[in-house]
Amino acid sequence: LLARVKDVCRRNGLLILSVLSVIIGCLLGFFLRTQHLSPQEVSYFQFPGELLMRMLKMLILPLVVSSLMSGLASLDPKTSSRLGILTVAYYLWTTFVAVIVGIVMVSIIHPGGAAQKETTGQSGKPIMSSADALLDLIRNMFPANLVEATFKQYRTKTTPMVKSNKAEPSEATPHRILIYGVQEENGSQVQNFALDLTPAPEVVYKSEPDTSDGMNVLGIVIFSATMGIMLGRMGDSGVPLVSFCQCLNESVMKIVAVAVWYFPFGIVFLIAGKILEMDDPTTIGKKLGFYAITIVCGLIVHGLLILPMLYFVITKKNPIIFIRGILQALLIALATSSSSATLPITFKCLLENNHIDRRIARFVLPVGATINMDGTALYEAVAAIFIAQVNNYELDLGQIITISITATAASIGAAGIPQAGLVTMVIVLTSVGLPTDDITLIIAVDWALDRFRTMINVLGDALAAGIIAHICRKDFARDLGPEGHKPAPC
Ligand code: DAS
Repeated sequence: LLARVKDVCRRNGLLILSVLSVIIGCLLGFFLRTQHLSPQEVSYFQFPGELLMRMLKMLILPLVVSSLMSGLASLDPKTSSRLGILTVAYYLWTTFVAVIVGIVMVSIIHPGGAAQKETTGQSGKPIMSSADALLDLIRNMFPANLVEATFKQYRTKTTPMVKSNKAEPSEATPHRILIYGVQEENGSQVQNFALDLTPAPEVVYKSEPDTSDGMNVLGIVIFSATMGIMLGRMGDSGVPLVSFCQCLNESVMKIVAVAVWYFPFGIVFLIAGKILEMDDPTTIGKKLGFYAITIVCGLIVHGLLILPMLYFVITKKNPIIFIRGILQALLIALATSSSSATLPITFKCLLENNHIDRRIARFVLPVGATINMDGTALYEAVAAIFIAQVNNYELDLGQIITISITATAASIGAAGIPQAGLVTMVIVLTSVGLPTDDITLIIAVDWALDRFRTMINVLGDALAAGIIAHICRKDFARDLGPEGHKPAPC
């Protein structure tokens, strides 16, 4: 029995540690809330969790660029175009299904009734029009400058700041920045707010916004995928760069294999630190309890019923075994609420536990982490209809269809970073004339629900890789080496 326990711990040690760290993080967070720590003590306490986030974000750029370029370059043009079309079509379809699930759930549970607003429909000045936001989405696909795209302030993180009364919401400008955070006047928190401001001298930050949140991965994915396809067509003259990318990819995965042992420690502080920051759970429960239940039910139906069933129907394999293989990635998604930051672990789980062909994973995962966000699409559709219900605003069939389309598009544009779905939700709200200021109604629970929708985003990407690998197995069979994977040349 001891030998068996030792074997289970050896094989699942990291996973067991990660599960324990989530539980310990929650318990520690709620305990420390009773200790009323000072903001300074909270920031010191959150430091190990911040290190975890930075370690993961540090790997995003080399991983996305190297995996897409080496993955696509190793495919012949016919296979890469077939793989690309199949992947994007699958992603669009499952995202749209997720939106429909969300619309059905929010119509059945009707959470808006519990949070009816006294004053109906404050039609606040739209933070950005849906046309502008959609143009932003397309604009982000073509970064004018890759270095700037990597570090451009796609959005600032929620940073305590003093809003100067002079700063007015700016007109539609290409490089707009959506800022939301805590407004403080006379030293006390007045309210959460969401504002669209281009950086104006009057806006004074209390602490430098973390621009690493702003990585425009969509632009980098488009560039890397295009480069990979072109490299594949260059034949021998492209081999040096392809080999470089394959070695870079391998080395990044080796860094991940070492860094993962820090993750359980970082997860404890990441989760506890977030719990320390959250608003009072009892006030949240009254207004947003049914809203949170609607979101969680929708995510469960889509992520744990529909997608696994789709996987089983197509591959005839047991989805539970597949999901078991990516549990570590799902836990990191829960802890970090960033599918891009989880990408290195998603790769590790799919290659080592689920034995997905690395050439499929190298394409499907980075693209999926950027444009395939079933959880986010479902969330944005539910949130928009919830806000309509709160404002006693009857949506007609045309508006419901508009919401389903714009929620799908907005999820494509959402970056794989914390609370990105909150930012692109503006597209959905303005498309049906809902007050975008009402985003502040759900900010209080967004940090928690973001973790669950990020888990479903990561789950959707991983199951997609399994399904697409099964569909394309014949295309790849001729190239597989004896060990089942074509070895990288380096
Ligand atoms: N946190 C985002 C992600 O990483 C999802 C979202 O904000 O909706 O997938």
